[in-house]
Amino acid sequence: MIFISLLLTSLVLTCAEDNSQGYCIANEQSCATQLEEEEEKFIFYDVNPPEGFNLRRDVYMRFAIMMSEARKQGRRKNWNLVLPPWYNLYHWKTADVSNEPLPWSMFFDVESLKAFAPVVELHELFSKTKRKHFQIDRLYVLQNFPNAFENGVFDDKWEINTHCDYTASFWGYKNVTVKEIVCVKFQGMISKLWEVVMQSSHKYVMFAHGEIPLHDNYGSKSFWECRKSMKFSKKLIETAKKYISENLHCEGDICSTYISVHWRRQDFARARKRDVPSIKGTSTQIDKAIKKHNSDIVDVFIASDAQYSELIQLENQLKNLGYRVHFYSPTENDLQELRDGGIAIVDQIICTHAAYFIGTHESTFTFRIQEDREILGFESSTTFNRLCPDTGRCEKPSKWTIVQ
Ligand SMILES: Nc1nc2c(ncn2[C@@H]2O[C@H](COP(=O)(O)OP(=O)(O)O)[C@@H](O)[C@H]2O)c(=O)[nH]1
Ligand SMILES: [Mg+2]
Repeated sequence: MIFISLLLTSLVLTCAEDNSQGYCIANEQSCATQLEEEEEKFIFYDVNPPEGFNLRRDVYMRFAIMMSEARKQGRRKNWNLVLPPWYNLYHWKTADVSNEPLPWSMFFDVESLKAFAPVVELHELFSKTKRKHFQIDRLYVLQNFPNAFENGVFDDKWEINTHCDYTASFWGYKNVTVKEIVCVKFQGMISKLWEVVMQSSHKYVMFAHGEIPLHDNYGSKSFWECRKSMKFSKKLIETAKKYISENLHCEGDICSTYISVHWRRQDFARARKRDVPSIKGTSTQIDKAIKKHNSDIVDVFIASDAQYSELIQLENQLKNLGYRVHFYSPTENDLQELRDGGIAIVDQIICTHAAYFIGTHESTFTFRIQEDREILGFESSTTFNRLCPDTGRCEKPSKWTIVQ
């Protein structure tokens, strides 16, 4: 573990040096023109290590929209976004599939991502530069301001900080290093990050804690355009569609033959007891929802991170109520090929196509399913449903409906 603390003096020197190397005010036209004529440049980012796959997908969207919006305005045309490899994710527990950094093409249709924003996989950059050792010029470690509502208001702002603790790690690549680390307190919209980027004329700039900047406009038209471009890889779509066809008897995109449930357990069952039901409460709620939506449905698909013993209990209870219960159980071969990340996506795709979906409150895994259902054109009432706790308040889920 490398802990880096930076001294104010070195930062002052760095900034002074940058001023002489082409520092300019980000919004000035002369500045934009001057820089855009330059060589290609790259923004790297990373996310707080414990964050899961589906929050990371949202962080990607913030950066991708930032790149795409700048280009739409005819600016920053020489800047590209490097897709951070998927590495060492906290929830990916299958021990025997090797823990190597995975490219985005394992999970997504990268050509579709590229049609929305100027993105490149890290391995593409390695082969472009033909270097054995890759050095990032400057890494900004983003931090929250200690008090987000100073003087009672939430302002968009950033400020260089004197120090921060940061464990330098580059997706397991030992041949990636960084020349200089700068700590930055940041809050507000991601487009403001351009001001930080334009602090220097470096070619390779990275942000750690990319989850700190927020969407400029959550749920906007650009948001949905970006979201639509996040198509899954062909392999994952084919695997899910084959499962649906063979087990749930549906060939199209909008199925009427089954309902799906995202039953988030693990940390949610431990730490969010007030938001999630017991096993018994889960089966009762599923039964009620089916009777209300379409009592002819007998097939229930469950996506879950629950332990095997919990799944069996839920399955038995639903069977006793007369339902056929389905789980996607990958073979050893599937697991080797798709990895934990791909298996979770297959679960998501199967949930997406169901006649009716019930999710888990405040799970980003659930949110991503709801978005895909919006994109496919499901009636919102079949999508924005949640499992409630056995007792107490059950807040209605927020409806993030599509904007065309
Ligand atoms: N296969 C599978 N994995 C799941 C399911 N629910 C959660 N997980 C795993 O747990 C992780 C949860 O983290 P995240 O994606 O951040 O979603 P959130 O924590 O529910 O907001 C997922 O990325 C999956 O790896 C599920 O229904 N099926
Ligand atoms: Mg999470």
